[in-house]
Amino acid sequence: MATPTPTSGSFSALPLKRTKIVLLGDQSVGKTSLITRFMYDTFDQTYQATIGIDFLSKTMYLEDRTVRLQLWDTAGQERFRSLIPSYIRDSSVAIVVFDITNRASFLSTTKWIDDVRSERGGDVIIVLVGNKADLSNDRQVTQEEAQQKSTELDIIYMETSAKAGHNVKTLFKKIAMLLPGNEKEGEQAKEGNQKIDVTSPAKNETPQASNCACW
Ligand code: G3D
Ligand code: MG
Repeated sequence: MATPTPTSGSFSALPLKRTKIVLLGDQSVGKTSLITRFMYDTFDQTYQATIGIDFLSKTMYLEDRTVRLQLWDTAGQERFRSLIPSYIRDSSVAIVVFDITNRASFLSTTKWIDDVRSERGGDVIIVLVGNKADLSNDRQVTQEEAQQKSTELDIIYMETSAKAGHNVKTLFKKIAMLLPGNEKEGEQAKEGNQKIDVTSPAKNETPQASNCACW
């Protein structure tokens, strides 16, 4: 399997807390594309074709702390839902993605969110993401409807375009800022889903690609 070359050591001496983030959603909604955009700022089909069960890590430097995000893709797992709970089990964050031009994928998010809730209860940050915002002319789900669902479920809603790079950094910065500080290790995501205002674009991000086929 072709894997991206790490740009820096994966085993840093820094005692950084790793935050596991799992991307869920129907096939073809753009999960892998979102990861690719965030990690490499590209919309590259090569990675998408070759990724297996894997994760990629990236360190984000926020104003007051540094967080290491570990992004778990679920390539090919959409059809094997029985395997998904093991991905969710020790994740602090679940990004549930749908395609705004595909209503069925939006309806499916209910089941994906249920899966997360049944594994993690309230001890998880859930973000609903409407991807492919660049195709808004073909939209089958309004922003209002998705926002209303998110409000009802007490989760966050964002629209992104992995293709155009729209809102992808902001998505991950928002998640990073919602995480409790490193000094609160062990109490991760205890506060559940809170809303914060992140208006400034993400800055000080360092892509530290480490791709590990550990199992
Ligand atoms: P998945 O990992 O959820 O299965 P992918 O989804 O990331 O593999 O993306 C599925 C298809 O949607 C790909 O097209 C990809 O290029 C496209 N896609 C992903 N994100 C966006 C987006 O933001 N905008 C648009 N317009 N397309 C997007 P193919 O043609 O390879 O099936
Ligand atoms: Mg994929």
